[in-house]
Amino acid sequence: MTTAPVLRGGGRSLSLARPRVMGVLNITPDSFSDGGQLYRAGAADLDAVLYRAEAMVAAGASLLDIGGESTRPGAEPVPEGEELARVVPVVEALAGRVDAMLSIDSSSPAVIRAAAAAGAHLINDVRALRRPGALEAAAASGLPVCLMHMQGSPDTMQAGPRYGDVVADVEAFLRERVAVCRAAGIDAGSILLDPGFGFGKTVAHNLSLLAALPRLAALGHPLLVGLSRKSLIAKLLGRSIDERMPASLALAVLSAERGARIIRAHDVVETTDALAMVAALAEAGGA
Ligand code: PT1
Repeated sequence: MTTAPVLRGGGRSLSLARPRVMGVLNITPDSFSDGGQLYRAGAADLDAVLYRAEAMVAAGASLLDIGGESTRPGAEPVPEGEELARVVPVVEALAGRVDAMLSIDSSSPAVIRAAAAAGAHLINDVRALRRPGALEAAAASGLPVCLMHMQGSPDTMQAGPRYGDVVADVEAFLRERVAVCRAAGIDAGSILLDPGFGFGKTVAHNLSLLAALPRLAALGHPLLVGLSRKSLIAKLLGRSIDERMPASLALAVLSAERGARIIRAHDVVETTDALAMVAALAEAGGA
């Protein structure tokens, strides 16, 4: 019998025996889906953030992903000082206060260091620790990391993405980043992997990767996936942002059935219920 993975970091642990929800907390003026609701006059609105965070945890989120830089297609980079000012006060306000693992969605070594010092439990980097100094900062924090695949950078990644074989290319990239992290002293058990849906991928690329999640899970690291409200739903169905929840739930269930352990989602109540059905069937021996 294989033992279920457990995510440990910053003094917290989380069993991944059943799929978990990671709620999205965007501290940006320009988030693609929730347009700056937690941000006012150049800084996080901490009352609004705490309220939203507690609501997400009450609704079933086991992790909260705190981000100060939008990485949706076309997004412009954010200066490091600005990103620090957006997210560090949020980590400080939530650490020890909400019953969830706090994930910091950043590629910046200074943000990684400051967030770890402020009480974050997980480093989620859409650039897989490739920015100079990020790998060292993550390793020194002792926190677990999520390594994501992206082709190009957010400002231009959707301009004609190309692969030889998208699944093989993403798998090779993730294997290489795992090896680099292991060599830097990060434990194998502290590494999550993410194929990076929507990051330099056409609809066909995204669907190939969704179908191939079992192959990526076989790399031996828990998979985190983010498909919630993404534009592939618009491309398939013509839905606007606020009409994408039903398809997002279907994608969450399809991902969990294919082995994803953490689902990054905006609609926490609904995603938690959907994943509870996956877990119920699995526990009954049905999957
Ligand atoms: C993700 C993710 C993330 N996504 C991880 N972190 C975003 N680990 C931010 C679109 O096509 O999937 N995994 N952090 C948000 N990024 C996008 C990308 C938002 C594409 C929207 C799209 O609409």
